[in-house]
Amino acid sequence: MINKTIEKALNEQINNEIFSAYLYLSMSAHSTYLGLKGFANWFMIQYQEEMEHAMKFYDYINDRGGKVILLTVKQPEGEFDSPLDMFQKTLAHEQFITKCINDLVDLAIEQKDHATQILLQWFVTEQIEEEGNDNEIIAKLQLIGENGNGLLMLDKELSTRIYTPPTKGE
Ligand code: OFO
Repeated sequence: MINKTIEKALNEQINNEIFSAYLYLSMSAHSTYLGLKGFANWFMIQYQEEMEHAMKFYDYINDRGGKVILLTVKQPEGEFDSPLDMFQKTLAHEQFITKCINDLVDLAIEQKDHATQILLQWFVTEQIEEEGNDNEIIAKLQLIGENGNGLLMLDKELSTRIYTPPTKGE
């Protein structure tokens, strides 16, 4: 059985993850509007991955006999100055999520909840990858600057990202 303090914190994290999904779906729509299909593909996959993250917490609360409570999801930003602006905002958001995950780990340690600590280890590792991917794309966008050909080449590269559904237990 999960304790109420952990249950409440994990329900808030479901909301953070669904907001992440919503933000990246908004960025995907904005990219499509700009004609950048590769960027749209990258953000759409990011949206799918964030929904998976939300569902990991959802399943975990249920598995531990807790109660999932879905909270209001705030409206994401819909206008962005440039592809670089989208990725800088993505990185800033992921840094916020990393802080949320670290705070949850601290809480699970404080509450002596070992099972939740194990669940959260997956997210600690995932956040390293998420921030790393964003940093890499930001570096490329900074090199590209105002070069339209460079942007189209990166768009082509981002179009190759493929969504891999999680296998059971992942
Ligand atoms: Fe983008 O990461 Fe979820 O947790």
